[in-house]
Parts: sequence; C-alpha cells; structure tokens
Amino acid sequence: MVQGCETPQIDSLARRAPRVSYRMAEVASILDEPGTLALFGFAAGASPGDDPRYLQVALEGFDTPAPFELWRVDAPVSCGIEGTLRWSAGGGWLFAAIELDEREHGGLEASATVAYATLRQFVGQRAEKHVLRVWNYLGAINQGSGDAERYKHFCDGRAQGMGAFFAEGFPAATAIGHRGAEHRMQVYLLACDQPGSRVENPRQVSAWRYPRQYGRTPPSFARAMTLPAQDALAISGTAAVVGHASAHEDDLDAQLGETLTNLEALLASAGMAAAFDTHSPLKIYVRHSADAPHVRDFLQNRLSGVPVLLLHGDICRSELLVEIDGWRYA
Ligand code: 3EB
Repeated sequence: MVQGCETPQIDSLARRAPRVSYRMAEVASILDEPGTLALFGFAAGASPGDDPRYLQVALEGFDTPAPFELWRVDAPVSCGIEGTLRWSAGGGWLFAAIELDEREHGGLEASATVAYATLRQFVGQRAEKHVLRVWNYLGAINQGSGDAERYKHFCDGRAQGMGAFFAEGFPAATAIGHRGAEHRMQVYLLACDQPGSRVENPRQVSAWRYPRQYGRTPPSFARAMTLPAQDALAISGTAAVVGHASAHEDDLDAQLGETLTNLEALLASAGMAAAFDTHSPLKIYVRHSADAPHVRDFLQNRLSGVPVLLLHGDICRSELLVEIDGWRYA
C-alpha cells in the first residue's frame, strides 16, 4: 500500500453526516421519503407499526403536538429485524435499536449487559462497525441511593456488555430516565463504516475518569464525537457538571447557564465555530414538568432560532435539573 495516498483518499470519500431534524408530519409519509434512516416519536406508549426504522422513545414531549425526529441520509436505505434488535442502513450509516423488558433478562444490570452485547455482536459483523453515538433510556434512573442507584447498576451492566469493543475509546452518549414502565430499557445507536473523532470538554473530567464517589464503574462515554467528514458534531448529554462535580444544586437558571457554557466549550474543543444555529437541533431533558415553560423561555432568549425539543426526563444525577444533547453541523 502506498503511504500518503491513503489519507486524502479517505477524506474525499468521507461519509456526509446524516441530517437530523424535527418534523411535524405523518409517520407513514416520512418513512416513504427516500433516505429516511430512522424516525423517532416521543411518547410513553409502544411503537405503532412494524417498520424497524421507527422507534417510539419512552419520553413524553412538552410540545403539543409533538414533532418527530428524522435522520436522513443521501442513499437508499435497507432495514430489518433480528430478534430483539431492529436496524436500518444506507450510505455507510447504520441505525440499530434494542428494547428490553428488564424482568425478562435478569434485572437492570443484566439487561444493560444483554443490550450492549447484542448490539456489539450485530455491529461487529457489519461494515458500519464504528459506533459513534448511543442513546440510553431507562425507567426510575435515580431509584436507590449511593451504589444501589439504578443508574450505577446500568453503568456496571453497560461496561460488561461493551466488553473490549470500545477499547480504543467510548462513543458519545446520553443516559436519561423516562417516566414510562419502569422495566422498559431502550438503547439505540448510530454507527458508520468510517471512524469519528472523540471530543472531550476541557472544563470537565472525562466521564470514564470520574472518581469512585460516582459509582463502581465510571460512565462509558465521550463528551462528543466529530463525524467522519468533520461536517457535524454529535454532542453527548451535557449538564451543569464542572470538573467532576455537579454545580448549582437547586438553581435551574444557573444550571442552564453552566450547561450552555459547557456546550460552547465542546464546540471550541472540536474546532467548530461558536454558537448553535437553525440547522442544529438540540434535545432538552427537563426533570420537573413545572420547569418546562421557564426552560423554553430561557432557551428562546439564549438560543434564538435553534430547533429545540423539550422532553420530560430524569438526569442521572438526582441534583441535576436539566440536560442538553444534540447536533452541531459545520
Ligand atoms: C455527566 O456529565 C452527566 O452515562 O451515558 C451525560 C451523558 C451523563 C451520558 C451516560 C451520563 C451519560 O456525567 C450525565
């Protein structure tokens, strides 16, 4: 192989990032549009229909009617179901999702292990084997105290299920508690046939290096992931964590401000221009329903024109009131 020819070639063929947007439309008509890789509804109920590309995320939205989230690629999409796993692929991109009832898999920790082991085995035999971004939604995430908290068990099980698959580095991720059926666990991912680049936040201790006080197994995620063509940043769940500590307990405005400062620090760390824009959708997870109107006002002031989706979700540290994840296109 000729050294030096390789890099430019890879760059020129780098996969254009999927376009993520929020849309008001009929599920069937969006699924019929060419290039629809995945479509997400947000409601506590089960997924209607049997298209493997459609996933009903078990978080209630604060917008009525609730928009859908659409992932679109510039290529034909194929899809399928294999046991508990559903997937779709096109243009070098792969969506895969698994939904488990914890009671059928030996509890929360064992279910997290099964979810990750199943996803890892599936992705590992695909061309799209680089897992760039993962979303985790589980019930009663803050139930139990200290090491017995459900989120801590989730972190243990996740690390077990990941095995050595992420030895070179973790994907970007979100882990949020839903208010639906307690034993319902949903994990879904975006993978590519080319690797991304992990991004950390200089204001925060990397999650996998959190000290022991946050649990037996530090959380397995990167703060963000630059996608292969460097045309988008996939941003992990971001909250008012500074260093490794939660900041501004019980102060919603201060947590929101700190979270936006963390998001800006991530953009800078990724080498992207400052600020969010009208093409870069964000999800806002709000712990208390009563806070939603205030959160919306705050974001309208500070992130004017940015597409935001407000969802009712519990952040994995009980003192945190709000968390934001999403996308930033270059
Ligand atoms: C934090 O900064 C907040 O366990 O996958 C954010 C994103 C958080 C992902 C995860 C947890 C996770 O530690 C919590």
